[in-house]
Amino acid sequence: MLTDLQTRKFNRLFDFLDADGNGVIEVADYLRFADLSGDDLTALPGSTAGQPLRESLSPLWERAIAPLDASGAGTVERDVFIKAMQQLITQADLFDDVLVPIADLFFTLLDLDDDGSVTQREYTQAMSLFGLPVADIDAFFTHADTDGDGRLTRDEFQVLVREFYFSDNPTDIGNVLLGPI
Ligand SMILES: [Ca+2]
Ligand SMILES: [Ca+2]
Ligand SMILES: [Ca+2]
Repeated sequence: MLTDLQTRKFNRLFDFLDADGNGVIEVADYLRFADLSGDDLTALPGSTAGQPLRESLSPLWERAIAPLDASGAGTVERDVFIKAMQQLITQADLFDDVLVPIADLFFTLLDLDDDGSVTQREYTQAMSLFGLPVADIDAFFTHADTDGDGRLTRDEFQVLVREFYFSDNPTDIGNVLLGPI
């Protein structure tokens, strides 16, 4: 069973992935996501993201989302998605296989100048493209940067993603990775 906190987080994730807000996750959402990350990030100063990113998003989408479309209708409904997340968090190896590479890819996307760490400026610039309010992004980063050096490392980011998926402790900052829940 998911706790109330976990249910709220996975609903938040569903809303994030349902980029056009029509209540189902489908290929149109993925395309919107891929175009956003490909073109808009490339337009940001110093970004090295672009076409390779769009290409690497495709297999991840195939692995993480497409299998949930059991009926083959091309859509994933909210209850199906939440149920799949519930299964995912009971299988630690599945998390390592499927979500660690996604977290890694997302970090690469956020690290606009490709120097191995994500500054607050990079983080805010990139995350605001995904429709999150800047105030929420800034608040998150300030708390997530626990050593206060103004940067997130790849390992730190992975811990935050892990907290988003698994944590049932309301004080863990990873809970609000995608904004307040
Ligand atoms: Ca949609
Ligand atoms: Ca960087
Ligand atoms: Ca830091």
